[in-house]
Amino acid sequence: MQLKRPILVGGLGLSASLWLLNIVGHSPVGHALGDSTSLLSVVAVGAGLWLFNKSRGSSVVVEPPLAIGPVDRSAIEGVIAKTESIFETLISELSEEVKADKTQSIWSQIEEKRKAINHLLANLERESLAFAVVGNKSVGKTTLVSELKDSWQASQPTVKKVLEVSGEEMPTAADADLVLFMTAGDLTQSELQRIHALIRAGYRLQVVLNKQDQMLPADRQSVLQQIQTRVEDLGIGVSAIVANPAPIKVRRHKENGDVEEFTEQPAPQLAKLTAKLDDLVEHETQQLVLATALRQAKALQVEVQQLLNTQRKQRALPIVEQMQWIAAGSAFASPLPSLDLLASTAINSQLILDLGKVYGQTFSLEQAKKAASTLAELLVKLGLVELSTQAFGSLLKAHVATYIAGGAIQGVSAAYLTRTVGLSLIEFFEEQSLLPEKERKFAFAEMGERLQTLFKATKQGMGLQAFLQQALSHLPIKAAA
Ligand SMILES: Nc1nc2c(ncn2[C@@H]2O[C@H](COP(=O)(O)OP(=O)(O)OP(=O)(O)O)[C@@H](O)[C@H]2O)c(=O)[nH]1
Ligand SMILES: [Mg+2]
Repeated sequence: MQLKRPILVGGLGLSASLWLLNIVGHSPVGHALGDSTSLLSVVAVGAGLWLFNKSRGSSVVVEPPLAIGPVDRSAIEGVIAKTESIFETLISELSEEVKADKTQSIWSQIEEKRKAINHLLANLERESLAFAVVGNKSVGKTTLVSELKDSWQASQPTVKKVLEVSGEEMPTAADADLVLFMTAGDLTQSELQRIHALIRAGYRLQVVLNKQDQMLPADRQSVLQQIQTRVEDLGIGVSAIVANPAPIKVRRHKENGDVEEFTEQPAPQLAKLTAKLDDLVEHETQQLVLATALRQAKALQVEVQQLLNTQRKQRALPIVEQMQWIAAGSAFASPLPSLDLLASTAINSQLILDLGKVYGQTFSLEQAKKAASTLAELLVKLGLVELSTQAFGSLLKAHVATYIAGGAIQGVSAAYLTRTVGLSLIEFFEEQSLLPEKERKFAFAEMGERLQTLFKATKQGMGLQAFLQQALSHLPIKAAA
């Protein structure tokens, strides 16, 4: 690697710069820094630019539109084509060694996903259907399932399964070409939210209003209409039923003047629902099947993206490691009494550029710097700088020899914070990769919660003491007992 003149302005001494270059030069991934966006140029540009960046784009969260339109094959083929291109990226990013060795587990994972795609394509003409019944507790799901089995399913032999899905679980694609969403009254806010979630996940729904026998005759129609107005925009129909009417008391006056009392069990009233289901089975089977295939295709795309993310993480983690020790070194050597935010912004800019590259996101230097100062600002605001300095300060008191090496606290803290930022960025890039391209937004200012969570998680995961030991071994301190 061709070293440029150390241009670490902003307070780093010559020895520190040299030491820093030493680390970069000898690091296994050091060459990655040798290109135009090298660490040093970032540091150089970043120097003096330490300003809290107050101008944050106010990001409006746009809900994706609810998918209510018909599904056609081309939508499914589009998702599969996208998945194929993720496969290509995945394979192209494999190391030469893994590429050549077909016994590596990644190849069997790829094979498995490819089989699933072929299976999906082979099933686009499927005629059998599966229904799921969902809804709040005690709305009558079990009752409806058994009624349908007893009195209806035989008339529609292509309906192979009618399954109850209890609790808040999502039905799985295998169970549900159609979701019967049951309720025993007007829809509550949480029921509506669940309906929205199902629609957004691509399920076809029919709302079933049960227990009509418990409503006053005058209310039945108005409740039904209420529900209809709530869901008609989503293209969802509503069927009112009585799955298991309560027994009614009957009094009969006999001729001799006695009154006879007995209970009668009225028959269930499912006709409105079964008529609707018959209609769907007869006219919409293909649509229901395609909707399921589209969900399955999207799920496969996510799984393949996750395979890619796992591979990328293997390349991302060493970059974080390297940067954390660079941060340690520069903060250690800094004559400034507090953590050298200037250098850490430069280091975080480089992290954003390098990790972005691993995750297929290109940022300009300007963007990276802006994002890095946003992150630095967050670290300060959330008190994480303070917290880590204190935590390592008290741990280091036990190490008398290193404690007197003044910069140790800053060095170790800087490493720890850099690690937190790096892991947060990895998580962030992974999450973005799972969103459709047009919904990706690199809102670094929204990473606060993630930073906090990972800050704590790293602390619990590897333990501060262990981290301290590792960090000290990367600092130019003579062996401390
Ligand atoms: N009055 C009346 N009661 C009903 C009706 N349908 C079901 N029930 C009763 O409501 C109670 C709950 O019915 P289930 O079918 O077990 O309801 P569920 O949704 O499966 O309940 P969980 O699985 O516990 O969530 C039972 O006592 C049913 O007999 C109905 O139309 N009218
Ligand atoms: Mg049940």
